Amino acid sequence: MAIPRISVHTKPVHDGTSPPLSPLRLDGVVDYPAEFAAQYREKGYWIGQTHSALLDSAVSAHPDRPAVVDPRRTVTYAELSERVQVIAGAFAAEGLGRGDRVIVHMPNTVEYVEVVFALFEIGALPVFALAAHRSAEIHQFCTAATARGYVTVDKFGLTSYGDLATEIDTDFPEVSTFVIPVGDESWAAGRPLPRVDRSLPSDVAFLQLSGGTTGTPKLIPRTHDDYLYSVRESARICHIDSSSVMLAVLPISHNFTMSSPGLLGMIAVGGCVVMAPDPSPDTCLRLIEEHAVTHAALVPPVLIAWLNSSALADRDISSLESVWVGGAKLPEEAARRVAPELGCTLTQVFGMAEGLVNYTRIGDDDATITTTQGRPISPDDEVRVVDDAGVPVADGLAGHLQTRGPYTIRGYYRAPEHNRKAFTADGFYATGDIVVRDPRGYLTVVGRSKDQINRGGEKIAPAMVENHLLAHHEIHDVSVVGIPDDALGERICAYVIRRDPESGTPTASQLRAFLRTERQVAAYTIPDRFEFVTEFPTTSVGKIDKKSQGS
Ligand code: AMP
Ligand code: DBH
Repeated sequence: MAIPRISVHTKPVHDGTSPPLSPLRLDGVVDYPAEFAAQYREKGYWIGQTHSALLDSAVSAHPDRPAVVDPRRTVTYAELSERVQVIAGAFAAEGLGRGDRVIVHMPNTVEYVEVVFALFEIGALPVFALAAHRSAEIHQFCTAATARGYVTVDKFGLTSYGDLATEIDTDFPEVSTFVIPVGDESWAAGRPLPRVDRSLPSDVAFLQLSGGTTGTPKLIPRTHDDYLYSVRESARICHIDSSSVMLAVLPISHNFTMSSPGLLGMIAVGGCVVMAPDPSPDTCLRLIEEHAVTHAALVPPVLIAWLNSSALADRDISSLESVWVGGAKLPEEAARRVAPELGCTLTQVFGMAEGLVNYTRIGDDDATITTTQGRPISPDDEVRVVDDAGVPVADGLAGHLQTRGPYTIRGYYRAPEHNRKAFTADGFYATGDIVVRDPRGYLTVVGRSKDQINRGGEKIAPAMVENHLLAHHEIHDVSVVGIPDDALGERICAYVIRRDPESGTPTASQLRAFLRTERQVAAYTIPDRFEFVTEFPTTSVGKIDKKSQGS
């Protein structure tokens, strides 16, 4: 089958009056070494396109096609672009501009896409918070990014975001806050900003979040050039085109839904994105039927919920061509059910916001599609599988995955100390994943060496949860681990040593309430289980043995 090529326009729409830009200099960003950057350009990976230029291409090729649909609004590419200029004007009027970091804390809506592209338009850097984040995480992001802006919605479903904006306004006087009434366009009106490029393709375009392994969030600086290379190739590998309709089921801010091939892949080909307000089978299967959805990106628990749903029998989902499944290991039994029960093909996606993304390919044999997590996007993705001493292991043997390439970062933002551990001296990212590579280069994820919990695709750093619990005055010590779970792959368990072992407090429900209301953390980081112990299991060297706790 011929692989569709994507036509790209890289020439910026420019009014010819503004002075040429010089590269954006942000302290705390580790650049690609010059010789690598030169090679990536020479090989045609980095083509000199910004995210704003990506949207321009879609607008000129498909002005009247629907770009984004949510339950309240639909916008065509031309309408999206017009709205982006108006909102960009509103942001610029507040003094936001090139290089400013702006926290985007919004659910899956048309407004989300408008806001993100408006930020690209003024050369500001979106920081992609998840809608599920709460006060604790948003405060951390504002600090870590030294944010100048915070954009959220008034309310969505049962969640109100407005109060958090007031808090941010008070706690961070330098941050401009925007609370958008969802579905009401009047919040940004007035003169549209003229369409001029305000960022260079080599600039950092945004800060993505890492699931992380530490007590403080790690921000991932991605350039326009490197990210859009991965997006265009993802679109090509997944055979999407302007007739494709993607259902955005997971949070749109997640790197997977954003770029593999995701929202941006759909924009690259002039396709349409339908925003799902929630991932339930009832909602999603209905939307697939209503909008003739062709593709959806799912984490394994959501796929399994769809497969097991009674709604499947009531809905016509014959438009579905392929589901992309990733974020956590997909059990083989579930993988085998996709073709017969959903009537579409499966593509496994093993990716990371730091860069490297692997896909099984359309046309691969069944065993490859159901048992591997695919192979890298690029011929220049360098993959090393090494033992504990850093020595490469033979194909077929398990080892630590390290990677370097044309869209994998060389360092986290402003994290020199952490970078010394997370990156090798020769610039490979130590992913913390344990994989087996086969002679064709396909990877199978078999474990993890990083201290992280993967709860159905949501990544939790135990250290972060431990820090919040240690703030409780009745807790002496705590250790947070992942425990196996049939539905989610893993769940969160906190082993707690009470200050007074005789007291019977705090209880599990008191601790849940403490995390939710006093610490104000995202719900998905709250332990599913609390175990009260008097000591932690230890290894022979006296460290807490997280492996034995998790089993
Ligand atoms: P992050 O670095 O927070 O973007 O999370 C990326 C991590 O998610 C990877 O390093 C893996 O640990 C995990 N992951 C993503 N996709 C898959 C997959 N298909 N199978 C297993 N683990 C995955
Ligand atoms: O889990 C991830 O972070 C992920 C999964 C699939 C990802 O970042 C991606 C594809 O790009």
